[in-house]
Amino acid sequence: MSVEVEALKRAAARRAVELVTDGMVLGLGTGSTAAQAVIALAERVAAGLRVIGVPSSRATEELARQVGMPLTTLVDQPALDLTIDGADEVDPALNLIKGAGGALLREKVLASASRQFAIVVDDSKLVSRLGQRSALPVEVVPFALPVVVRRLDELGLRPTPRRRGEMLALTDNGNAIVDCQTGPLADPLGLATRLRTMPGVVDHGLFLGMATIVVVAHTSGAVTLHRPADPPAW
Ligand code: A5P
Repeated sequence: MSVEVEALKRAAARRAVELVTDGMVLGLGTGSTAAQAVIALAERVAAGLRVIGVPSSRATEELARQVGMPLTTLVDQPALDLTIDGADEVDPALNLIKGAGGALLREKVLASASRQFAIVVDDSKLVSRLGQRSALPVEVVPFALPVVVRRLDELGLRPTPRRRGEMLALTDNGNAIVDCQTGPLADPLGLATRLRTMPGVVDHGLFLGMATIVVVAHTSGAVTLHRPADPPAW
């Protein structure tokens, strides 16, 4: 990753962390941009902010422990104030593709449990239509993998089970991920419904109507905030 993209991710993450106020229960996303938010949060905690967070992956949990971000679980805190997370694509309706890091299921659970869901991205993630630049990940129970791959193929989604070396890459939930090359999607909601009703599919990386705020760091140096009520024009 270039130094410039890294700086943009940091800028977006730091701006989102300014939304955090004392006493909040947070969801902590996964990925390189969400990691910058965890680091920025830990700095504010060191300076006296009292917050606690539920991590969306083992990787985020480990990072949070390293930097001193206080953690909790959904058992103790099933209702969250704000989740901060990255995304692979954001469209002008603030719909998302997520899951390149394989944490989509826990990320979606945290987002659904949160009053606010803030997405932090650099401007390379902005697309006019979802599916334009990223694969769409689908989390699948391993037993069902051959059946689901066949069905995804029949739908023209060009599915590829994700691998780590020779082995299937498994999520923190012990499931497989199938990356689909959808191309630009005319009807993301229709596809989301088809995927959700396919036996063996646990979840997918389409996050539709979930983001309440999107923070974008631009190569121009500007950082812009976008809300669904005031849709952006990219
Ligand atoms: C993790 O499963 C993903 O949803 C990430 O949030 C997404 O892939 C963005 O990651 P980066 O910030 O590393 O690009």
